[in-house]
Amino acid sequence: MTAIMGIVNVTPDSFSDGGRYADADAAIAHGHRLLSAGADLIDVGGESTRPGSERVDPAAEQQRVLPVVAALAAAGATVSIDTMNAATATAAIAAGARLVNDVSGGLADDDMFAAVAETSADLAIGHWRGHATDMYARADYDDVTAEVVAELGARLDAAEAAGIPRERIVLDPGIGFGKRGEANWRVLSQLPRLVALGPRVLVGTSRKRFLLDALSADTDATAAAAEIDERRRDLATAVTSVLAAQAGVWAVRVHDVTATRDALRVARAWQEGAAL
Ligand code: PMM
Repeated sequence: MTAIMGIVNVTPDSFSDGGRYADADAAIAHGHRLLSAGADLIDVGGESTRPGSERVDPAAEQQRVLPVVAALAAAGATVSIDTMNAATATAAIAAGARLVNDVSGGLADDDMFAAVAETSADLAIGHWRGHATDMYARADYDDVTAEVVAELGARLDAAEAAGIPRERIVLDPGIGFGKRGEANWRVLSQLPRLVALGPRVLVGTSRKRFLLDALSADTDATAAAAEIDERRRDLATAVTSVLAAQAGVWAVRVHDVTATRDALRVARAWQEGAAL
């Protein structure tokens, strides 16, 4: 069955604006809630990658994420570290992370592949064309799926050349990263082309802005953004999770683990002709 990666963003805008320990405690408690809801792994991140976000200093990033990674790993969870910084990846692996989730696919930090190669951790490589401050500057495509597959294939080759075996590599089409609304739907509709490359595939659609295209087809787009609440975005995410599972992905990265777990179970019962 498709794995569920639950999201724990330890960023000031995601959790209470209290002190560092309050943030860590809230994040750890959230991670435990996601595990109880059925998450197979927990993705801990300390740098927001939303369009327009500024970079976070690696030392500040590590202060945010390391206590959370350590606590969840010590409790037996499979922890993933969402970072573009090699130093943060190394420190998080030492704290117990088993997967490095680099949305930049090693492009933001030249040391990333070598840092992961030295360890036994897995590496998720995202399709990426630039930082959040200017991610739409290079968002023009002739054939977005072909370009995503080719560019990820090149990063896969580079990661293997740096000493990370293919079995430890996961590919992610980078939904919302340097792709405007429609381009995301096109890539998703052609996911089997990415799955066909061979390595495991991870997809993150959760609560992303492009979902509004589908949810607001008959409403003014800017008005819709305010109207379409989290509950509706989570339902849309659960549907995309089922469709991604049917396209053969290894895992989906989501905020609302319960909704996606329920949707995957219902889809499986339909496919098997029995509620297993
Ligand atoms: N999206 C975000 C952050 N990290 N990691 C992977 N592998 N794939 C994604 O699509 C992805 C990611 C941005 O979403 P958030 O701000 O809601 O966490």
